[in-house]
Amino acid sequence: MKVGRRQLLGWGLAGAGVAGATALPYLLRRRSAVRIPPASGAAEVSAFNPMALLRQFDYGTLKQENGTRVREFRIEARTGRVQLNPALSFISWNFGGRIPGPTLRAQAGERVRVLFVNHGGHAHTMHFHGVHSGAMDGIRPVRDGAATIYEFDAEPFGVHLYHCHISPVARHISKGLYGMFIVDPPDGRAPADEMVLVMGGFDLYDRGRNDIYAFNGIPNYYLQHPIRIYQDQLVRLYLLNMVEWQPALTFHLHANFFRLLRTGRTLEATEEADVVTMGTAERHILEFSYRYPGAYMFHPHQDVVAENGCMGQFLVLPADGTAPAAIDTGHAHS
Ligand SMILES: [Cu+2]
Repeated sequence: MKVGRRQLLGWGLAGAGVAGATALPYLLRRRSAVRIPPASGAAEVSAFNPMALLRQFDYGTLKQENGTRVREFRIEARTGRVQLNPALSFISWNFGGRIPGPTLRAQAGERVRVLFVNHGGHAHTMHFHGVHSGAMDGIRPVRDGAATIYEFDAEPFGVHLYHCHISPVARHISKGLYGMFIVDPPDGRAPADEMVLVMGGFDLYDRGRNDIYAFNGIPNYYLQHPIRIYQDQLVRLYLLNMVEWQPALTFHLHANFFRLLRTGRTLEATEEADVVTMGTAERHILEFSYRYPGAYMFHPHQDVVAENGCMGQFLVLPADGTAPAAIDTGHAHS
């Protein structure tokens, strides 16, 4: 679909896409019981802060159109320098100035409308996983400076993704053009400390292989700035593997077992594990809580991948609120 200038001015540029601005009432109600520690003073090492985007959901702008709930999002493709670590700067192609792109979130039964504006300097697209018509499949190039609208029903409920589908797709993805798309079930899920982790790889020298990896864009970020959670608090982790050039990775959680909801397509867990194998673009919900305070690593069990940036840790704070001073986080700076 071609988008006229008037149409863009009409609604797309009116400020859609503010994270959490129109959270579903049922989510607000249920989250009031969830305990989330204040974020640690994580230093900015890049254009975006992985600690902030960890728990950030973009609910877009909700509208009623002829009795249908329509959720409008505005996503811009850009080019931007990302400081992967103090020594390594990378020219990314990204959605919304961050890697991964915004975590788009809708409820089953709603209509989703995405205004995609390409200022990325190359032709890009947004290809969504989920059920929709061929016309909305996001494989037709949107040239630099142009825009388009993708519109489809939010179905089925579960954890999905979007990514650029311009060939060579592996290159466009590894430059940073991917993000998560969550469709909540009609009645939502139990209250939890919800967070998003996306595993990605960077091909620094255009050799068709990954040189460095990361959870949520910045290598080793959550190793150096552990994710604080509370003891006994249910954590719901939305997890996506976007690593190209490797057929599969695993995800391993230390000193615990998680309940697995494959592709988020069930309301209850179907199995328990401490390692799950994920092909590229595969995603799941993992639910768990930690019984004991302490620092616990998470990483792919392809240890070369883990040791090259795809490594993080949870810092589990005592439920009674006592200070975690005695907890040794090993690698942590904070
Ligand atoms: Cu692209």
